[in-house]
Amino acid sequence: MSTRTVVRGGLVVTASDEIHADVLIEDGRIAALAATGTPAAEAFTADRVLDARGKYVLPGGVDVHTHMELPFGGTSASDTFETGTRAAAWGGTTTIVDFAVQTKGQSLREGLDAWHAKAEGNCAIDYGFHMIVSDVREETLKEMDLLVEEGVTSFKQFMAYPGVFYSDDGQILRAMQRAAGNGALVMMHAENGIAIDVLVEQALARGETAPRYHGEVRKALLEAEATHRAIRLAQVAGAPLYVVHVSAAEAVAELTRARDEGLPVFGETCPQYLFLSTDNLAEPDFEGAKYVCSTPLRPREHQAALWRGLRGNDLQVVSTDHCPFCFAGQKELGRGDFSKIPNGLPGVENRMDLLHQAVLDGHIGRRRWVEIACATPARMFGLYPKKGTLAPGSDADLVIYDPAAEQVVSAETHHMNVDYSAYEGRRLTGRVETVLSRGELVVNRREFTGRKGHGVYLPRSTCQYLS
Ligand code: DUC
Ligand code: ZN
Ligand code: ZN
Ligand code: ZN
Repeated sequence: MSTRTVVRGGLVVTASDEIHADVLIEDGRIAALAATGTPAAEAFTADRVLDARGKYVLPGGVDVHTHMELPFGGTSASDTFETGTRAAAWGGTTTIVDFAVQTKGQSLREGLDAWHAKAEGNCAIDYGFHMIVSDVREETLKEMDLLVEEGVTSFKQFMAYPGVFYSDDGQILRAMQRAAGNGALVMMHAENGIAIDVLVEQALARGETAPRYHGEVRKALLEAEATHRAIRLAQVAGAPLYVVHVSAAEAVAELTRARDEGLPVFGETCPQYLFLSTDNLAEPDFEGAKYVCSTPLRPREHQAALWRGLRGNDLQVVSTDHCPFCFAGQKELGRGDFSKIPNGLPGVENRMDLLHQAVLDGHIGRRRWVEIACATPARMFGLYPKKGTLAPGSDADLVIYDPAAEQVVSAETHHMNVDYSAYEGRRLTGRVETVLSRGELVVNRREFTGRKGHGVYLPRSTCQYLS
């Protein structure tokens, strides 16, 4: 049965436009937009009218970097696809692209099937997969072509984590060459893991076991060095490159240089690098463990370079790298040895709000907010204009956002399945009020009305950002 919804009177904000408009939704898609108060808008008739006066109407957020249920460091990320996608919806995100994992010895197919099994029937919002490649063999390279054809069009490689996800330069080059041929986008975790492991061992031998040493051994220079190497390997292979979770000013400089040379090189950063710092990692009583992620948080001075990168488009995307571990029982595995703290921060619920605060604080403009959080991630990973914008034909993934509502972020009120918030006590202006996914109300005036299993798998086209 066809339901028609009209969202009336809001300020529709997309990456390109801001217009007071009414939005007509039919059969789960945007049917039409018309300037509020005009005869065209008055002619919209519907079974359901949502009042958006005084609010923004945004495309649903697209978070292209999450790790629901990721096995890591002897434990597993605490959000399932069910709890994590529900929390995402609460935070105004209506699409995630999560990472399926190939472990060493496995085929890509086995890894991908395992992630489909975790997600299928459990998600409140739509989802796609990137594939983590940790075992580059001839077979793996052939499988990459097959995966691209079925909508897994991006592959993450690691220059970090020797013995686990790590690929050496030759393996990276081979995968990049394959990507150059099949249109896939290689995503790189750019940190020199071989050098970092030496520094970890030396730090522990000196008795430096507290969480803050995680930040000291994972040096900005080793992120910059790996970023540089990844860029040049991609250049040699003739492939585009997307560097994930950029945190160091020196790494941004490498991206800037490559882009000034005209190379198709892209970068993502995450809210934790924009809003948190090594001050958090240094919190006493092992509290710093809450902030252990890789790449690590950096000294506050790096933040200006990240904001500049986002404004100047040397960084194109803000995703969360949502990878939550509870403090109790999970982060605590690293008491007495920072290298045993599972790496990752919760954040899938907080991204849209933190970036709205950045608009208020003058770091970015309002349309740029929508661009880095919705439109560009959708384009970068082949989901546009189905996702990431509000145009006739787009999925009706839509957020009614109250730019004046005040909130205090807290683990007591968030919906992620984790016992702390990385932003505990932070006051933010702006809050998600209502969320639609393909025309269905998932959050209705701060009440969850979605359901597990509503979210569907999204096969993706290849990167649409190059053209
Ligand atoms: N970094 C994290 O912080 N967690 C999971 C994997 C990664 O690269
Ligand atoms: Zn990573
Ligand atoms: Zn990640
Ligand atoms: Zn504006």
